Amino acid sequence: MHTHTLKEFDPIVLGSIKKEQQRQEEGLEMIPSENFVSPAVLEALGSVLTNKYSEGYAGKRYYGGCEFIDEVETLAIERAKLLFGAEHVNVQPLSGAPANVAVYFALLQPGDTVLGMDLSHGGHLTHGHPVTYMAKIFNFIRYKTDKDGKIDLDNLRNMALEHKPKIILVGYSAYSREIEYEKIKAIADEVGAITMADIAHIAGLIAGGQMNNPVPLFDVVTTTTHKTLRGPRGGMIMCKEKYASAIDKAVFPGLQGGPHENNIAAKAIAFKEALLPEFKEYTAQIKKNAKVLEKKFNEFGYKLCFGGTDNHLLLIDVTMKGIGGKQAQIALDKAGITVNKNMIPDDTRSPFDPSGIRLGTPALTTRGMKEAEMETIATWINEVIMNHDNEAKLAEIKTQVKELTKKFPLYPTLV
Ligand code: DSN
Repeated sequence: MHTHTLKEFDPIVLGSIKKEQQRQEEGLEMIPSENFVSPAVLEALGSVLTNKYSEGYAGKRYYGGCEFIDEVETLAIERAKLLFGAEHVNVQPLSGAPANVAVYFALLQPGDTVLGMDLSHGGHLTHGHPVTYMAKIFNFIRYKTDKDGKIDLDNLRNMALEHKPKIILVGYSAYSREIEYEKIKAIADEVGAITMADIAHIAGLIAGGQMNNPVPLFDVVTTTTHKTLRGPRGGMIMCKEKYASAIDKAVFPGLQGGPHENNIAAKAIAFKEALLPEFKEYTAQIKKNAKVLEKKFNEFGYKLCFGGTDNHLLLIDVTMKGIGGKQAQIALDKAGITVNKNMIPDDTRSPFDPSGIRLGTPALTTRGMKEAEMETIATWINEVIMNHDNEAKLAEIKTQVKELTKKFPLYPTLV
């Protein structure tokens, strides 16, 4: 029997894990799609459930020995239904991109049209960007936001009337505003389209009651479980009963093999956490913290895309400070602040060096940081951008960042 521990057997991998843990502890994680899971979620991820094959669904598996796996998967489904008010839930998608692909294959024929948001206006690669294989199979038409940064509903309706999409898709990865699901649904009903929302970024805010919930209204809703929802890295599809069989068949056997049941157990735990009253407070604080950043960056004279934020993230045009998104990301990294460079609407620069940075508050809020810390952090970010070629200044801010993070420890020793 192989009984070695990581420490005994592979100090090299252990060393990398330790360094990454230290990076997370000592830095300010502001990539809006990242978060820190609880020790309970980490325990489930590292559990013996990883050993088990369980193709199929609870009560209808292709392998023996699935009685406890069925318990775990059923629990995850029931908790997700409760959390979002869903009729049907599939917790097997390995992540957000495979969840979206499964929905397309479940509900579309090759050549069918999907109306989704343009990537530079906050959409997602899997919403039909030409570099994806889905764009070779289905016909994606892209809508945009208007000059005020709102979803241009009149234009969306005109495009829907013109292109007769089979699916109208909302839900975004860099869009910072609320979504008016009723209005989108009315347009979809007018043209006979299926409504789909990808709530990966805002699922936690919805679960915590801080943003509109499309699940009771829309036909299909996809999400990841690792962003604001603060669970393990994974995906999930919620849908009306009418689409349940097609969705389940598309996930398995259509696209995936054995589900990752250690991960599904971790999802069940994260959903239990999200059902607690504390999660409401947590998600309310995410939004309050983002509002402080909005105020500070306005004061510092930055252009906030979409005019500001209603959720956990900000997309900031940094070019008026004489710097691009790539340079800003690199300088912030040197100061211990992690963000990502990001395209802004109709960006004229390249995706590798776009005009913007995208940043958010979910991970810092998990650490317990509040309005006062956000004021300080916004000031540091501005200082980094204004002094991006001053290595001494960046090192000085990094020292201050480290001091702050010590007051908000993340994990008891795990590795
Ligand atoms: N990579 C995710 C994000 O950062 O928003 C989306 O897939």
